[in-house]
Amino acid sequence: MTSSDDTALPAGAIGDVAQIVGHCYVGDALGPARVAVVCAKFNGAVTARLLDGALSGLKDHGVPLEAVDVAWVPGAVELPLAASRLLWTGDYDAVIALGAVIRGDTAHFDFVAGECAAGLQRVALDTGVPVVFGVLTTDTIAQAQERAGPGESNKGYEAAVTALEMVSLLDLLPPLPVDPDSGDPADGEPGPGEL
Ligand code: INI
Repeated sequence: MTSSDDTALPAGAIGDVAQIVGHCYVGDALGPARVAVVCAKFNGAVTARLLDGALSGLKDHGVPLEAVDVAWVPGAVELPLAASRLLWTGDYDAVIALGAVIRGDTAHFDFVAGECAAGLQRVALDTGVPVVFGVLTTDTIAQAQERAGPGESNKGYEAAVTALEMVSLLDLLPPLPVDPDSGDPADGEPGPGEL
């Protein structure tokens, strides 16, 4: 997700901070990386275009599409469980979740969008692996279509760039302490791929 022109990080800000602090960690959006995409079929005319954008973003940043796996789910509510299952295999460095929740007139929107967002964040924090929120939450179909258009402003494309940047950042950040006997993180909980 990029900022608007008015609120974007000023050029040089990261370099300026790096001059005066101890460590300054910043990832770069460059593959290779093992990425899975989970994509909702609900509002599929929109989500298919988000998927096109995500695949373009991955390809443009050094991830061959043969290395990308895609899982389709019925709707946005199902995205967290599919993301969780994929990540606990230990086979992926990131998951990109794509969906479109369009408000219309009903309060259902708040439940679908809220549970989807909370669930995806929980999966990321439980696994320690990036789960990128490429789910549109809009008032109208037109707004959703606008955010799923061609080019780099497609929110799927942006989600792909975010996923690669987070994979790179997590590679740079200090590793978790590991229990020398079990090889698990020192919190006693097995990590993804270690069940
Ligand atoms: N799922 C979506 O992905 N987008 C929506 O806008 C939506 N609306 O409006 O209801 C939606 N509902 C389905 C939901 O995600 C589940 O698939 C369903 O509730 C079964 O669990």
